[in-house]
Amino acid sequence: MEDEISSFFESSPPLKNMKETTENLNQFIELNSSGFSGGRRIVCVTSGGTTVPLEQRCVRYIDNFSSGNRGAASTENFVKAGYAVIFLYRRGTCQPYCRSLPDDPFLECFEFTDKTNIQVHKSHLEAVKMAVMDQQAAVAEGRLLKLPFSTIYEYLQMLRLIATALKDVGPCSMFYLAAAVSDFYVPWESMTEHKIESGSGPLDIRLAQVPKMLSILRSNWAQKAFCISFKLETDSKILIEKATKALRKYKVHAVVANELSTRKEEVVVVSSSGNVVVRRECDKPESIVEDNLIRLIVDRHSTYIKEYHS
Ligand code: PAZ
Repeated sequence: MEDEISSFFESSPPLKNMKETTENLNQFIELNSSGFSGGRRIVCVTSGGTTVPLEQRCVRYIDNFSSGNRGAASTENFVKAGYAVIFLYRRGTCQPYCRSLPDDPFLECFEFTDKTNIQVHKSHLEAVKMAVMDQQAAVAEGRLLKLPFSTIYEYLQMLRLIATALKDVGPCSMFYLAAAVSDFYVPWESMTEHKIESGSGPLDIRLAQVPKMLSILRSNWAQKAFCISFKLETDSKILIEKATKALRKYKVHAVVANELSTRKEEVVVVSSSGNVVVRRECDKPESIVEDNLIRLIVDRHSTYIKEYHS
């Protein structure tokens, strides 16, 4: 397994802005773990789906479903709970504090009063005000660092970078892995450079299995961090069994199990202390499942930190 992981990274195209990302990351961690900020807990929230390019100069790719809603809503709740959040997200997916804005905020929220002045439409004023204020406050207080990815190569290299940078934060760090990560990919060296030509019949592509990075995250990159992974299934009959297997196999602290069609209504937190169903409060229209989920995860993290130090 370790050989597979090393060869995955060795053959990956290098990250474009590695130096700048590393600097921003180290600054963010230093600020939040120092006495100056009171030593905040730091969580890395991953969000959105990874792509698998089919060509090195990529025109076509395979995608993994995720709107990024879970990651964005969870990030807001972690910030509210006092955490600093490294938001590792797929470009173009849902962003923290933007969930109540329309899909195309620029075109739908704004209007011209005359040819030179633009203003927020009355109907969206409150939502835009809240989004701007909350996002600016989180960034200004140094509680939110956003790092984008698109491909499986970028995602895994950035996850490793973050885990390495968080090593010294130990049990006060957390990984909350809500991103939908590709299980199969085309190895870079066996990928064609230019756009695959059409017109010569069906296309045969052989996909290799993406090495299971969760094991190495737990056993090597971030041994002391609290680690929550997610399991998505479309068949509810196998969901809990699969989540329980993942809990044992990867030795994470909990697996959040969710079914595609009901993921916004309920999730099941599977852990060694039993399974807990977490629901949205149906009688409150504003309520989202992440309000109760993050409360539970934060509680579990507090217990983990206490037990770690005793
Ligand atoms: O991003 P979203 O809100 O549309 O969906 C969230 C989710 C279903 C992608 C997430 O809760 C999840 O289960 N992520 C892990 C997916 C997987 O098993 O690979």
